[in-house]
Amino acid sequence: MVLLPRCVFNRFLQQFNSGNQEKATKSLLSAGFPSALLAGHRSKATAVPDVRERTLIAVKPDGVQRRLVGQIIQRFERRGFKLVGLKMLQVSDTLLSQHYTELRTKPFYPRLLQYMTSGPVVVMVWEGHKVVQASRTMVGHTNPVEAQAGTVRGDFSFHVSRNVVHASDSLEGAQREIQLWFQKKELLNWECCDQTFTCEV
Ligand code: IDP
Ligand code: MG
Repeated sequence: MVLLPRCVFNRFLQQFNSGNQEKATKSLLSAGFPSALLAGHRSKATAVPDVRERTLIAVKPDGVQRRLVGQIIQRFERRGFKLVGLKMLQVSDTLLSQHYTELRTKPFYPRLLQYMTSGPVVVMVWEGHKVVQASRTMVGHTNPVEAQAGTVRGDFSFHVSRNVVHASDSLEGAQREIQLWFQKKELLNWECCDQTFTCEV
């Protein structure tokens, strides 16, 4: 049995609950808690799928104009992902140029900015296990001509310049884009009642 002073345990709980697991672990180790026990805890924890992964999905101006917002949201809900942020906005050139920073040198870039600022977009953050990869598959190939039927782009569009929806393409990209489009307070941490039925947690 490992006995810990109450103040160390309280500090651990405080740090752990505020999401700072690394700091919490360090404070346990510095108080003499056996690292083998912590390693055991970690290996168990990594076996559990990460259901907190997040991605940015946006219905572009053509999707909003064509009244596709509801159908696109429905696809993510039906799949079992959790909506943690949602808003409609008229995007500024500044935000878009940060969002599409990698495409600045492309010949289609000026027209892309024009299209993306031509009307409101609906931007969302969805959460769930491997949501970045799964949503790229759900959205389909950048060029709708090559997008599979059953994907958003494959079902609702036929030209690369009007492909209805945006989805982050990597975990790092998702984190960068979420910070760009949303303030922290606009994202909600909430418990979904069907969580244990959609994923082993
Ligand atoms: P993605 O949206 O599938 O991640 P990206 O290569 O990141 O694809 O391109 C961003 C967006 O730029 C596309 O979704 C599309 O709206 C636009 N785009 C990409 N390639 C072309 C093109 O060749 N012509 C016109 N627009 C393009
Ligand atoms: Mg992209």
